[in-house]
Amino acid sequence: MQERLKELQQEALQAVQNAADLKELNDIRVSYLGKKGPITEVLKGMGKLSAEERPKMGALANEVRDAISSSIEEKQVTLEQEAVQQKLASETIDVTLPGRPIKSGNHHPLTSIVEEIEDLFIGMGYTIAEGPEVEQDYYNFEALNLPKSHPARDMQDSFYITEEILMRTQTSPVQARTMEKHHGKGPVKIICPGKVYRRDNDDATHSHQFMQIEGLVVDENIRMSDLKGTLEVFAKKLFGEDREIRLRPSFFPFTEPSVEVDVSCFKCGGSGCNICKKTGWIEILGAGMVHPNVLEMSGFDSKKYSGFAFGMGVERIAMLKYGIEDIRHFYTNDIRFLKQFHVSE
Ligand code: 2NL
Repeated sequence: MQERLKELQQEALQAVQNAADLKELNDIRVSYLGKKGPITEVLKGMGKLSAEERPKMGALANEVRDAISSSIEEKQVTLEQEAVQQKLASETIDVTLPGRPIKSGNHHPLTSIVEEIEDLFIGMGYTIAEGPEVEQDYYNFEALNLPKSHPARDMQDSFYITEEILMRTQTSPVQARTMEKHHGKGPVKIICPGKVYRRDNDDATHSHQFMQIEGLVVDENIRMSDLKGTLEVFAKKLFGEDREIRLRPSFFPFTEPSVEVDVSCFKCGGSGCNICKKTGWIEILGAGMVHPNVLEMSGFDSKKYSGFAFGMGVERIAMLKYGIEDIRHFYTNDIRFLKQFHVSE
């Protein structure tokens, strides 16, 4: 019996040594140490032994079992490590391989222009004010010195929702609301960017919806020269340091006096070309001194306070600056158009 156990140990250890993988090792475990294995079989014959020999044989059987068991455990660790190494070797990746480039989008040209203009005025101490696109007739017209009878209030020109509510036709109602909130106390110094709506037939230069930026300053002793200086800084920052501006008399119901503002042509420098239609000047915005009626209606004492305001169409500015010939390009989202405004940082 002793011989047989030793033999079994030899045999099992050899088999463990030769096991090629974890499955084979497990089969060896089951066949040698399992309930139906040869060791159990040998131990069944213990009954025939003398009382003296029995414990010795029992101890030897346990020794053999432990030896096989620990060799299996050892082998298992080795095989597991080998498996990990193999997996690592077969799954190595080349971390030096260049990645596929991620395509990044870019700001819409109108967004870029609005942000550029906002930054420029923030630099001069203005804050940004925003308000509703669906507006009351009062703020859109009445508070801006356009009484009910005014021709600009023709139903044909605006998108009315009810008698008293319409899509705003300009961003001025934001300014009227802001002035009201100041309760007659200056200064007010704001820029109002946003979408506005007019009943127009869309073509190369008209759109029923477009972006406007208006500015408003109300304080004591605000003069026309403040307006001119401000717009000169604006024109130079946006169109180039060599630009000059020129004011021509005009009319708006909400300003008095009112002016149209031209910038010297950034293409020909004033000598005359197709962009400035041979005049040397390009119209960029409308402006003026805030009408006393507008100040009073929004709660300001027009004897103590004065102000200037200006308004511009953002599409027009962008079309001039980038040489875009059709306003509809801004809204049709043709990727070939949009990606031309990509600036890599
Ligand atoms: C243009 C001209 C303008 C204003 C807008 C304004 C606002 C208030 C009071 C007085 Cl609350 N004026 N805004 C003034 C002059 C011209 O816009 O051609 N816009 C596209």
